[in-house]
Amino acid sequence: MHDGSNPLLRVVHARGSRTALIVDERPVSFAALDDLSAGVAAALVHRGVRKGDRVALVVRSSLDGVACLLGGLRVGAVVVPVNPGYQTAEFAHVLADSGAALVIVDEPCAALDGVIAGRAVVTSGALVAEGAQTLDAADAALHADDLALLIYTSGTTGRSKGCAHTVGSLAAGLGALMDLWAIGPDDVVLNALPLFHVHGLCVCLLGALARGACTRLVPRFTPEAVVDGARRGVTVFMSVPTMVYRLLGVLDDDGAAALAALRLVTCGSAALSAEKLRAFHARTGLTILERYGMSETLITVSNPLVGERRPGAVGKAVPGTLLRVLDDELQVSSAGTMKGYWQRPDADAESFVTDAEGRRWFKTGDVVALDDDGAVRIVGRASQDIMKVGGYKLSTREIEEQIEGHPAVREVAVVGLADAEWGERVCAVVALHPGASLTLAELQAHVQLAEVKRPRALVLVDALPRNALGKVMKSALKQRPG
Ligand code: MLC
Ligand code: AMP
Repeated sequence: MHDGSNPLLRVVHARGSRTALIVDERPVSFAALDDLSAGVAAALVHRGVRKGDRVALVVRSSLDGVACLLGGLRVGAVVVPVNPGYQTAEFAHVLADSGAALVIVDEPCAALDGVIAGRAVVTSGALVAEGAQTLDAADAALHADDLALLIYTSGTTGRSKGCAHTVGSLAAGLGALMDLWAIGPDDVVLNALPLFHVHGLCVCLLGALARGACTRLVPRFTPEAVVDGARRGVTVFMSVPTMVYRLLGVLDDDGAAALAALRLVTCGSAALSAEKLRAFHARTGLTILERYGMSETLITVSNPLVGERRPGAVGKAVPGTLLRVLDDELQVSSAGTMKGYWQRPDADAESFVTDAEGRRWFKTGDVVALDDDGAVRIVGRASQDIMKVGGYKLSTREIEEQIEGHPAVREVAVVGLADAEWGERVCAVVALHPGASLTLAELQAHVQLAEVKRPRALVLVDALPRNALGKVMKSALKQRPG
């Protein structure tokens, strides 16, 4: 691959004086980011990290966190972003599965204490400080096929799987999308998304950096931060539906006028209500551009930058992506698709099919309908064992396994109930042992998982409805959980 460096970092390496990042109102130039990440790269090498080693990155949005991400990519480490809000069991799985030898954290974290045995832990700040002492060139020679990121995503089983993205899959997938949306050096992109999933980390951060756009990094989404960003020159806001709904809930006329100055608001990771899209347009004059993607494939379907953005539809294939629909399920074939699931040939065999021409297709599990002109509408998911809350993908199985461990519980099914703000809400339908009792508060205290996975509703039943084969009928429960 050309000069052997990561193509996504070429603009950073060009060391321009323009602003690459704004964090806490502090501008950081591309040259400064290049220095910071070169320092981290040198510090990583000094700590024994070699190309192909997995490095877990457990950080919230911060300059040090971004420097560590880029430093890791520079040395050819396989960066494993992890939600800092995870609890011990979730950390244990990702660290063991990825085999990460080094864990980078913002600050010491109690939930990690029990699972870091045998692993080195360093704070992002310490790594940046170590790097400032060295600055030797430490970049690895990279090839398109080299792994760059392992992004863990929930599946129908309780255990999440690592989507292994390569230097090439990221460059191809993000490049096509940034071209489609015309992201360039004149843009200031507001990033209020978490930096441990594809949306915030890849699309919004790496995509914008690669195009020389400036990123305004917001540590935590609030409607006020978005309006404030718009007043301070933001041109593009990438959102999940819950953010749009919250914005709409509090937007006054001044705020709406500020947002009207944006050139582009995109939305994805979960279905955006067509009614709210229209409401947002009525308030701001902006038609949100909805797009669709997955951790496995990056963003494959998008409404257009120029032309009709159709409410309720996610648009057409991003250039370079092929789409087909088999048995109502969307399949995609694209250079932006991951190499495979990390050390899971069984999951690869289930998820990929190769056609007669040798083309590899990824089975998304999303049920779709096509408009007459081919625009895609996401109708639902093939499996009831996956849900989306605020754009986070959850495995109902993972939550059920925890609830099954409660002594009062005889059987449980977790279902996603429709929720106007979050898209879906975690609901536990539980049959208790004779004479036992359970409250929602007790159940919430028992579930030791990230906050977003804790049940928000508890429905007690005598027995779960099952079909003739003994399988719990989750669709029936979703209609009427009681
Ligand atoms: C969670 N909470 C709920 C709830 N679910 N409260 C009420 N009802 C529910 N159903 C509460 C928790 O109790 C907790 O409260 C808080 O929400 C924790 O969640 P959070 O997500 O941190 O909340 P918040 O700070 O309010 O942020 C909302 C949000 C955030 C929408 C900004 O959820 C977010 O950033 N979502 C984006 C996820 C994402 O990036 N997905 C992309 C995946 S990639 P407390 O007490 O902690 O406040 C992908 C591919 C693609 O999907 O196509 O992009
Ligand atoms: P994740 O594994 O977190 O990357 O989530 C990917 C899933 O999010 C997809 O398989 C879809 O189910 C869902 N998704 C992403 N974008 C959209 C969208 N615009 N509309 C509906 N669902 C979406």
